[in-house]
Amino acid sequence: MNIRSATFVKGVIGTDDIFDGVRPQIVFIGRSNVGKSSVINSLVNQKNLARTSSFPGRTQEINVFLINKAFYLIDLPGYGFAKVPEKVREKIQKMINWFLFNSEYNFKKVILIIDAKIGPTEDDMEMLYGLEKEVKDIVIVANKIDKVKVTEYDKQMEKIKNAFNIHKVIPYSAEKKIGVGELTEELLN
Ligand SMILES: Nc1nc2c(ncn2[C@@H]2O[C@H](COP(=O)(O)OP(=O)(O)O)[C@@H](O)[C@H]2O)c(=O)[nH]1
Ligand SMILES: [Mg+2]
Repeated sequence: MNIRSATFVKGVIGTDDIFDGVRPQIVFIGRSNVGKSSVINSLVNQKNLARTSSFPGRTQEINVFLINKAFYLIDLPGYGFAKVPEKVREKIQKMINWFLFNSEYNFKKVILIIDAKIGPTEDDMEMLYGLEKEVKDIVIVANKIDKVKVTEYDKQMEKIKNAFNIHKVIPYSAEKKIGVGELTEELLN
């Protein structure tokens, strides 16, 4: 598959008809700052489709992008967020939990993005276990692989693969455009 077009549809904060439609939905989730927006931008080959962290105004919304006029990429706000005030953090966590675990929307696939250098965190594993109860198709993107030293690459990838066992792990760099082809193929697989 080639991504020929990508447009921002809307940012939503709750129930929306768009999620009840027939177009397949692929959800992107990950800790704040793992590079979720950057991964989406690298996939669609645009610099600013998904706004990166310098635009905090939109990070509290669920951003919906239409790809090839055929399917949606859904960019959820990040979890973890050490620097975010408690109140906002709770609100975001509530929204994520509602969307993923209580909304009964049907997702084709969930892309869980982690930081390749940091490796799987407790928050990441908690998210994985939650997702495993709800969706079958989970793909792990180990972003920022460019930050992993060549001498540590094999060991780090093995650690990540072991943590996520049955799920596919794609080594990725939004910055260096590593893994773009593989993730693109995975989207509608
Ligand atoms: N080295 C490196 N930095 C990255 C990569 N992807 C994202 N970043 C940086 O990580 C920071 C957070 O990125 P952003 O996409 O806003 O993360 P989000 O909060 O998960 O949406 C930014 O400073 C990016 O430039 C990558 O593949 N490699
Ligand atoms: Mg973001």
